[in-house]
Amino acid sequence: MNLADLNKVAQAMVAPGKGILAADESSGTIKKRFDAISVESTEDNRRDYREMLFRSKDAMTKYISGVILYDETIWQKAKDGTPLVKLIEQAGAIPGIKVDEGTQALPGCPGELITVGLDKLAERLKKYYEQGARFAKWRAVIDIGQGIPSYTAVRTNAHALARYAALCQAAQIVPIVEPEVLMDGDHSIDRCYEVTEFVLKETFQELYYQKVALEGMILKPNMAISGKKAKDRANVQQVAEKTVKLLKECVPAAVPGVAFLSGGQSDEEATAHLDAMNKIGGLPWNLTFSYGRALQAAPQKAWAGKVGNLNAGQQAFTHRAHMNSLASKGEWKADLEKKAA
Ligand code: 5MM
Repeated sequence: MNLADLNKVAQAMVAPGKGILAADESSGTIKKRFDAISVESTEDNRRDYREMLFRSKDAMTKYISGVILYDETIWQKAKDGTPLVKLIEQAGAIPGIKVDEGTQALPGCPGELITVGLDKLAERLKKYYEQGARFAKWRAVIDIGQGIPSYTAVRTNAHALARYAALCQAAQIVPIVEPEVLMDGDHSIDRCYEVTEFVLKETFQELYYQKVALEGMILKPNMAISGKKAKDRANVQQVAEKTVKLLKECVPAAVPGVAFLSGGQSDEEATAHLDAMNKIGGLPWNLTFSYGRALQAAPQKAWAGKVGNLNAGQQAFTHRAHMNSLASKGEWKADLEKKAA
């Protein structure tokens, strides 16, 4: 492992004013997204949609540091035969790859999940590196509910995340470590804080046990936020203050950056929260975005599967990428959304 090179890539992924596009929807998830805009989820449609995003010149060159791809996409070519990975590189962004293989029921823990995909991961990473991937992603899913999460679910997922991260670094690939505490449910922001604190502390303990170099990884956490169905949901300032406090309690300063997931927040909420955190400032890590839905909901709606809407789709994507870029520097204002509408 060459840690200096891993650190260089990690720093570039969270470079000031830039963030990550999570375009790694698995086949089931992209089908759900396409169903919502009445587009059939064929290989060509998935390619055309993602090609539209990667050819959004302003967004990709100014605001996006890297793109997380799904296995199908990393091998795909654009309509003119250019590999999609090349389009990303030509824009000056870094290609990355989702390497987990989804979740399965965790034995002995009703309602809880374990992320799988460690078998043969070392071999797969080698091939992804040859194909151009310089970072990877693995997502653990932790649900909050009656009596959950269990200690077993938190520990086994932390162990798998650390095992993945160690294998990535051995393959000269920067691991994005994503332990997602879901915002489904009616729990309070304090309950989310408590669970996320437990999850992050266990995750960093496992990263230490498995000798993962913190300088060569990126953390992709959820924010401390009320459940979607909670009454009296916490406001923007409360989310920002509690998330910053949570990170300070749990994330070592050696980690180069924190790139949040959006987790089902609205586009503008996700931007406002990131902005408010960066306005607090004085943090040891760069705080940016690694959004899927909060970057893609608008372009998906604008595109709707029609060639004639390519420009509109690219404009919608560029706008969200721009707003989040400003938020990653604490320079976003709600007015900027209205002006664009
Ligand atoms: C883009 O969605 C990713 C893949 O999800 P599936 O494996 O379930 O298809 C997802 O891991 C995503 O990268 C993160 O959850 C962040 O996306 P959001 O939409 O939460 O910002």
